Amino acid sequence: MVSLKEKLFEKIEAHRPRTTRLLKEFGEVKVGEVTISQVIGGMRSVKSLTTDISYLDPMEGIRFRGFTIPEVLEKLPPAEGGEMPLVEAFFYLLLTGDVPNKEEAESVAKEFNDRKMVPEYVFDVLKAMPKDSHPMAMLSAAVVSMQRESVFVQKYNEGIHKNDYWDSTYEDALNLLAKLPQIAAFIYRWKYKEGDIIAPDPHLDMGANFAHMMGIAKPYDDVARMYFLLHSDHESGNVSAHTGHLVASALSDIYYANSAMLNGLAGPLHGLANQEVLRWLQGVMDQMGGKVPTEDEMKKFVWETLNSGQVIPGFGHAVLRKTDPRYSAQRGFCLKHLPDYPLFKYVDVLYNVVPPILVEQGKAKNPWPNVDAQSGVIQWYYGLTEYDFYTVLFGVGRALGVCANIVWDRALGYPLERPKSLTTDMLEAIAGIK
Ligand code: CMX
Repeated sequence: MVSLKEKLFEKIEAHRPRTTRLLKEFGEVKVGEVTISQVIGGMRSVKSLTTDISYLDPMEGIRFRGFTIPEVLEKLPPAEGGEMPLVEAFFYLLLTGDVPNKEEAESVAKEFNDRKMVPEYVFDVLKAMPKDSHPMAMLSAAVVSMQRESVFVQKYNEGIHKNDYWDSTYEDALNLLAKLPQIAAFIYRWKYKEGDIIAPDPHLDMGANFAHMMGIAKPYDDVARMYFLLHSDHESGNVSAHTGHLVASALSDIYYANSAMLNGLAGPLHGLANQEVLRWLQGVMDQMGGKVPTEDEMKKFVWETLNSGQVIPGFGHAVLRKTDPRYSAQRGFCLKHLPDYPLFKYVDVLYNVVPPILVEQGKAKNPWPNVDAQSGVIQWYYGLTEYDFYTVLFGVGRALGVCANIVWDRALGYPLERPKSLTTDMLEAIAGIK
C-alpha cells in the first residue's frame, strides 16, 4: 500500500506542470473585472484565489474534491460501528483527491494516532488563562503556543529547497490536526466540567476519541465525525480559510496560520454564528416559557431582532443563494435521531418564517439558512449546552481544510499574497466624479 505522503507526492508531481503552464503560457489571460462596489464591499465574487480542494457553487453548495456532501458520506469508508466516515479518510480525500479504501483510511487514522500526544506546556498555557476566556481565544492560544514544534521552521532554517517546503508542512499539518481534538476537549472539560479531564484512548479514531474525551456517549462519535467533515472547507475566500492561506503565504508555519484562521472564525458573522443561533433561540425560549412558538409568534421575534438593527444568525451567505447543503445534511441527521426534540422544532419553524421575512425586508441577498442554523441544536441535544464552545468544533473541522490547502500552497509554490489598495480619491477619479 502506498502511504498518504507518497500518494500526495505523486499528485503534487502530476499537478505542478499544470500550474507552471498556466503561469508561463497564459498568465496574461483575463479572468474577470473588478468593480468599485467589489473594491469597497469586501471583494465579493472577485476571482482571485486558486484551490482544488473544494468549490462552492452558489446554487448547488459545496463540493469537496468534486463530490457533494451526500456523495462524500456515501463513498468514504465508514468508521467501525458508525454511520459516518472516518475523519481521517476524509482528510485523505481532501489532500489527494482520491477516495481511500478501508486499509488506506485506517493507515491515516493510525498515523494521526501516532502523532496525537499534546505537549504538557499547552495545557499549562490553557490553565494560565482566565477561566472566562472565550474557548476560541483558548484554542487559538494553544495552537500558537505549539509553534516551537514546527518542522517546517526547522527545515527552513537548515536551508531546504523551495520545492521541498510541502514535505515539512505536511508533517506540521498532521502533527497539528492529530492534537486538535484533545486540545478542544481539554478546553471544554477544563472550563465547564471542573477540570475533570478524560485521557485520550490510543485505539480510537479522531471522532470516537473526541467523543470519549468530551465524555459524551454514542452516537456523539458520529456527530463529531459529521461536524469535522461538514465544517472542513468552503473554498478559499471565506474569512477563516482565506486568513489561513494569507498568513501561510508569508511562509509563516501551520501553527501561526491556523491560530490566525481561528481568530477569523471567531467573529459573529462567520463561525461564531453557531453560538449566536443558540443564544438567540434561548432568548426566544425564555420568552415563550419553553413552548414551541407558532409561526406568527416566531415572526414577531424575527422582526424585533431585525428592527433593532441586528442580523438573524444562521441565515444568509456571502456566496450561497440557496439552503446550505451543510444545513440539510445536519437536518437529515436531526430527522433521524431527534425528530421530536423541541429545539429542533424551533429551528424548523425558523426555516419557514425567516426566509420570507428577509425577502420582505429586501436587504439580504440570500434569505436561506447556512450551516450554523442547525448545528447547535444537535450539540444541545447530546448535552453540550455550553454554546460558547460550539465554534471550537467548527475550528477543529476547519483546520482540516486549511491544513490541506496550505500543504498544496507550498507544493505549488503559491507566492506571498499582496493585493493592491486604492485611495477614495482614486476611486472617485475612476468613477469620473473628481
Ligand atoms: N439577517 C439580517 N440581515 C442580513 C442577514 C441576516 N441573516 N444576512 C444579510 N443581511 C443584511 C446584511 O447585514 C446587509 O445589510 P446592510 O446593507 O445594512 O449592510 C445586507 O443584508 C446585504 O448583505 P448580503 O450581501 O446579503 O450578505 P453579506 O455577503 O454581506 O454577508 C453574512 C453574509 C453571512 C455575513 C450575512 O448573511 C449575515 O450577517 N448572516 C448572519 C450571520 C451568520 O449566520 N453568519 C454565518 C455565515 C456562515 C459561516 O461563515 O459560518
